Amino acid sequence: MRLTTAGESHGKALVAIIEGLPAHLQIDVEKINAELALRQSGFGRGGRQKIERDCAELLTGVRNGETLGSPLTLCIYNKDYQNWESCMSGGACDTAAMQAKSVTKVRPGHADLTGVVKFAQTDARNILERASARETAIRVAAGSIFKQYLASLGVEIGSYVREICGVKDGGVYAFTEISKAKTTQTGMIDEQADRLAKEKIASLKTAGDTAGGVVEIRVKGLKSGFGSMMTYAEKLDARLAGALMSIQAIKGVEIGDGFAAAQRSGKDVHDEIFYGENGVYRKTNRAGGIEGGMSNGEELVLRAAMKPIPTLMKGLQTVDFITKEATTAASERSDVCAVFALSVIAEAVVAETLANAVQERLGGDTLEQLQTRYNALA
Ligand code: EPS
Repeated sequence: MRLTTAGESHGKALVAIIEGLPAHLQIDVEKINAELALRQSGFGRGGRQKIERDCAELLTGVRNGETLGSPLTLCIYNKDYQNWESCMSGGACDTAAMQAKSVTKVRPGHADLTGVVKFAQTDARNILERASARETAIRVAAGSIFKQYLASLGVEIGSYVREICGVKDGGVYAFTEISKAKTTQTGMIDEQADRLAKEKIASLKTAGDTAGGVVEIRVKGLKSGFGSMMTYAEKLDARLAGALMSIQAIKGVEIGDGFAAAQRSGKDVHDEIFYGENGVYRKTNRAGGIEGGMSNGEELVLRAAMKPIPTLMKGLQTVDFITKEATTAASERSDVCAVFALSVIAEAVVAETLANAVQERLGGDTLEQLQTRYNALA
């Protein structure tokens, strides 16, 4: 399967095309919209989320609520476009409006500077509009379809926030407990951590500063053998890490115990194997459900680290790339913290990667063929 997204942050719409879905998958648009609403929420989001009410429209590939097997197109219209049409239209724009919205005081940590040099632009808006995390809205919509595909096989995905700007939720949670994270505004489960994280975000907002953090994504019900050690391109851990790193602002990914495993010796890291009445099993899951680039039947445990948002209301030192004068970075309306949103986005890209790995291995023109092949696996 293949997912392509398109769209600028303040352009008319965001669009996604998914190729290769099997026929007869029931698509629940309410589920897509519920994920979109979650992505828009969270403590520390900015003014843009008061304007948008993200809603997905299915343009192609579905009839009477069911996939046809043809390319499926999703669309989310940007409500804010009506305020930006004069300078974001694909046709002729208003010169004064374009100048008023032009960005030359490039933001450290953003795509602005490298982008204007690479694409020979005189306005960083031509870069930031696509670099913007607004694009994640359509990836979440597409991810919801991949989640529905996986759910039809009994595979579920959840996540929670473990850290926001140094405030940690150090709890150890069973899969059934992590859905609570979507009812707190930080995405943390522990009540004290949730409160401290809110205080931290509020104080950063007052200081004109921003926060990053860490989310943990868990996958339950994926059978063993997805991904392969035969070629590096097929390794499931490499593909998941690549997918998570492709989310705006992600700077680190861990699988299982990740970096902590490197600090311990082998006897305290590897998951010993036992045999019981239900066959082989492990008592621990430090590998995070992946060995040799293949799912091993245990829960997948993945973590992604997000850097603080690079648009600070109290702009950092920079240079105006046109005048070359020292100045402070542009400070557009933005979020203080979007780590809660990251948890929703990360689930979506993990779903996309896993659905692809499943479809590649098992194929199937129809959902029924796919389900039969999946159920036949040990
Ligand atoms: C973003 C800047 C802000 C964020 C945006 C990402 O947008 P605006 O400039 O319109 O206030 O709100 O995120 C979203 C719009 C979203 O839906 O997540 C950026 O520069 O990356």
